[in-house]
Amino acid sequence: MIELYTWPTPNGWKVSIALEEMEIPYVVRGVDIMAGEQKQPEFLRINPNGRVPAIVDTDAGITVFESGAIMIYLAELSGRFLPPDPAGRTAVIQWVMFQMSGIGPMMGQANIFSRYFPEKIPAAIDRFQAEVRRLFSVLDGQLADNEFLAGDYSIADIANWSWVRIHFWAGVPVDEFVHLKRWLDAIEQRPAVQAGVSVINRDTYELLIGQAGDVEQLAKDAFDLVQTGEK
Ligand SMILES: N[C@@H](CCC(=O)N[C@@H](CS)C(=O)NCC(=O)O)C(=O)O
Repeated sequence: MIELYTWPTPNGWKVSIALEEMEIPYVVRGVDIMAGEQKQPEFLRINPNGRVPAIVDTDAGITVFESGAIMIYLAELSGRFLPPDPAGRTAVIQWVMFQMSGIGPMMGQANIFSRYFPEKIPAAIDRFQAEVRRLFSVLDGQLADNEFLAGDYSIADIANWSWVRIHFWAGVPVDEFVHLKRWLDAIEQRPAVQAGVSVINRDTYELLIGQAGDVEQLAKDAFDLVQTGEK
């Protein structure tokens, strides 16, 4: 059995979507990051970095943190969404790493400087939003000639989609990126994706994509979270 330690966030959705797509049985263990549960000793024993998501494979006695590593672990466990041949596997992992090192951190900083910080620092907002726009253009270019990022639908699509889908929250519209929009919309239709973003609650997802909820309140709560995260 897989125990999934998570909370409704893009990094958490990557893993819940993957589990749903792979049809792997799992139980959800909520870690309320707004309440600081990710910093409690019980959770730090699972992830010393004090961040969600993390998994425990109770059958194998294996614990994994870092969402990219978790996705690769689950893909290998299920034999799905990561091809076994070296070329196909490398292509998928390359686009997972693109998300882990580019899309995630840059969108995260765009969120922090444009939404959470009470002081609005134009140079910082511009820097991170421009970098997000540039990364979106790279994805758009890849998707111009390819239905998915790396061959068939894979963990690379799940990883990038979970972040790019909240472009509203980062303040970077995707209207100019027609191929990226086509891909966003197609993946959104998948039942496993809808199930994955609804784990624990769907409210945060609706909020981060700009469809419902109190944007100002979430930004305030998230600012507190950023300060907690620094500890
Ligand atoms: N590189 C990590 C990032 C994990 C991460 O930043 N998680 C956020 C939620 S998306 C978190 O737990 N934040 C709580 C905090 O900052 O204390 C991964 O991909 O798993």
